[in-house]
Amino acid sequence: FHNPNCADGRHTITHLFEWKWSDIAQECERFLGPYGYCGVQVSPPNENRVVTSPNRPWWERYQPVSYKLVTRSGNDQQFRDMVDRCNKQNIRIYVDVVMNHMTGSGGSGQGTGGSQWDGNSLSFPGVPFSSWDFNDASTCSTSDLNIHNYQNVQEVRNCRLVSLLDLKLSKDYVRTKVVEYLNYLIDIGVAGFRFDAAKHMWPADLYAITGQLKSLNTNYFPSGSKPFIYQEVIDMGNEPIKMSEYFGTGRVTNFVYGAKLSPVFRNQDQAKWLVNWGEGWGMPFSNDVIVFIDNHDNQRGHGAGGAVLTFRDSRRYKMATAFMLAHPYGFTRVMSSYYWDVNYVNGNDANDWIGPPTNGDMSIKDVFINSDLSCGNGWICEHRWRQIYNMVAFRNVVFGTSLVNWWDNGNYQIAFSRGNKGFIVFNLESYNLNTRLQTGLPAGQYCDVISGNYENGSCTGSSVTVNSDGTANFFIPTSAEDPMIAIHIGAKV
Ligand code: QV4
Ligand code: CA
Repeated sequence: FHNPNCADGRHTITHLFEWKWSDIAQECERFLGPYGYCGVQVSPPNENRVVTSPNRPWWERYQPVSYKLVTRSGNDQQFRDMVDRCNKQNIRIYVDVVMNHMTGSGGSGQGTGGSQWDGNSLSFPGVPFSSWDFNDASTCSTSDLNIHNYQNVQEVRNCRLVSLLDLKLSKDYVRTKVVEYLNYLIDIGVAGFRFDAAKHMWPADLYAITGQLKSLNTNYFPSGSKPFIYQEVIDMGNEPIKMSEYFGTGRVTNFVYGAKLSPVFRNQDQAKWLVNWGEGWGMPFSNDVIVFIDNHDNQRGHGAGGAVLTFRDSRRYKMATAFMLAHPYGFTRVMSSYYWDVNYVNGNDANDWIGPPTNGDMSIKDVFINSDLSCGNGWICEHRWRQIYNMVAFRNVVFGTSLVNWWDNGNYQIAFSRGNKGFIVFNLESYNLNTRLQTGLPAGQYCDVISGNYENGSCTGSSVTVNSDGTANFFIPTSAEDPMIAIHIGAKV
């Protein structure tokens, strides 16, 4: 479950948060395939609660009503079309699976696919699940059945996360329904899963469930391939539940990564300490994690909370993302957001619920593509920013090499090579960088893929000359649009 099942030479996924399936299919063909991405994390595809107060928040999709594939992103047929078209471009689809719970308690109605649900009697006929299928006072000991104390493991896993009705995954019937859903997705051709709220599920239950998963669809994958699984466990080191409990069933989301890297690129923690970034900072083994700067929760103060860099601080965000993509640690995910107006009230964003860009009928807006490759219609599309997509390609070129030729100025200027294939240098100082550095690269002229693109053998940005001894002169003024330079052997001019 640890292998992402990427097509050869591809090593990064992007989370196209709240995109429609039809737009993702087009994006695979027009951008993700050609630009070297491995795959896409998609929003939960299963039927969810329709929340109207507030009006259609993004988080309604984390309140399942059934496992039918009908949401604002599209229906079953559109989902299948996306998976097929993306796989044909060598782009994999990873599904966000919400199996810890169904809707919040209380309320009733019809889901996005028309199924009835009742959060008072715990009835979800679209699956079907009934009150027998949920944890209750016999398994959860808090008086309101909600989680209050994250130091109590039993409570975190058997009680309700923010009142979300907690499925009894210890029951064979419940497991069977979840396994049917996952195998249904596997047969369509998905490459793997994000397990939402994994901290709130027992590792033994996940072990039993993953043990019943089919191999991937052989129309797209070698026979016997297992789905890639990455589990959402927010482990900042201060709770009894640890990431390591989940390595038996796949990788884990490493939230420490963005939380500790962001302050460095905000000049709040010297960059020189990144010399032993990764396991050296007490993080798990590289092969047990997926890494990212921000995610859909913490970019709006949910989950592990704020303090991570996001698209709103774009210059620093690009540098942190470039560092992530240049560094060998972890399997990398690039966030791709939509815009919303923040409105801070007492330190919290009162608009943290706002859903994706919509039309008048609340259907999700198409992603519009501008001639300069950027997105319109309210979609941010960080994955289409030059400094980011060129580093996705950098990672593909240098993959498998080790980090060598580390250099720092003792403070906020750093540089390193990836074997003899790539080199990157950052200037986070308030003074210019003007230094001769060992790049480890063969002599020649290289395109700086941060300031420009490598197109048909020439460079639209600045170039770097590597001497026969592997050294090169670097000049990075503090005023540079992006105070960093990256070169690799795939972009030699
Ligand atoms: C509220 C109160 C409750 C109250 C209830 C009464 O908070 O105390 O009992 O009303 O009805 C939404 C609302 C939330 C509401 C809840 C139930 O925001 O206020 O409860 O619905 O109606 C997302 C959002 C949540 C949202 C949820 C379901 O972040 O705000 O809750 O979707 O719509 C921990 C977990 C981690 C989790 C993280 C957010 O360990 O697993 O919190 N992260 C994942 C997802 C995240 C998602 C969920 C889990 C739940 O990444 O996006 O929560 O599926 O750290
Ligand atoms: Ca649970």
